[in-house]
Amino acid sequence: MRTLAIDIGGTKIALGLVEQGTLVERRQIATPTVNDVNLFADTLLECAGEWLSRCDNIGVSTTGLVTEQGISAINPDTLAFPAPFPLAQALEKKSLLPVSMLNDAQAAAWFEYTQLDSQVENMAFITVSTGVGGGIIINGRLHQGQSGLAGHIGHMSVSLSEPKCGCGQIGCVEAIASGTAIQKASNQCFSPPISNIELFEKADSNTDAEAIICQSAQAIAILCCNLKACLDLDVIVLGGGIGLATGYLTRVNQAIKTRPAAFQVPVVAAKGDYDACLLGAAFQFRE
Ligand code: BMX
Ligand code: ZN
Repeated sequence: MRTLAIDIGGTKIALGLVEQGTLVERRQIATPTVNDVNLFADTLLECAGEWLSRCDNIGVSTTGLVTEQGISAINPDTLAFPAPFPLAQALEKKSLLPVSMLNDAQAAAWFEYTQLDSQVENMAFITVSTGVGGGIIINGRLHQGQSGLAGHIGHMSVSLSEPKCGCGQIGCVEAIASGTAIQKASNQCFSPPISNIELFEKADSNTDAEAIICQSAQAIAILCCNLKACLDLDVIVLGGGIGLATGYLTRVNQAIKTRPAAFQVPVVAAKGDYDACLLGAAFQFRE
């Protein structure tokens, strides 16, 4: 079986050709503005190009809340979908292939769960990227909830007074820890502005850069301990461009170790590396 896998993030879209569960080819484009669903579907299928005729189905993982009606944004600052955005329907109509769609972090959670020790029953996947996304596995099953919102842990509030999040709440983990939040803090500190990649390089020798990254890692550590308290997770898997950046996971685990033992939970790097969400997209057809 061959699957066209598409992972739609707030910053980039990754496409992959997946054969019998293995990613054999991959390409990437910058995420365009999301206005017209037909134009957006055309862009994706054009990018897939010659792969399409070789595929049996299309698996999509996307940032945003996924319902039968389409995709909508919880935080429009991450990606402003005109809601609902019926992308699965548009892709199905144009490609004449079966399309399956999940939230990006939910898809990655299911994939990453299957890569873990078989004794693990309860786990979460957290992506720290443009936003902070999550997916939760309870008793060996992906928990999506009635409305599909389950796992939107980036919008758990960890501060009473600031900062404001694009979702409308105050003190969300995403508003403190995401790549977007890090870039904002960095822009206030460094002139001319530097990229998040440069910020991580600078952190070895610059205390301001280190403080910005630490603030993010601390918020993720608090989130992990909250999840442990709520769900008694066996393990948490971390992914995303920030989550997998050099030294980030170590900072998160160090911050967790300073908290009471009952709330500590092991955090490990995604086996799917930067492509956990893309592999999760294809993995929907493995069941
Ligand atoms: C936001 C939300 C989640 C998503 C997470 C990570 C939107 C558009 N997205 O919290 O659905 O899982 O960001 O998204 O509301 P990414 O773009 O960083 O991968
Ligand atoms: Zn929020």
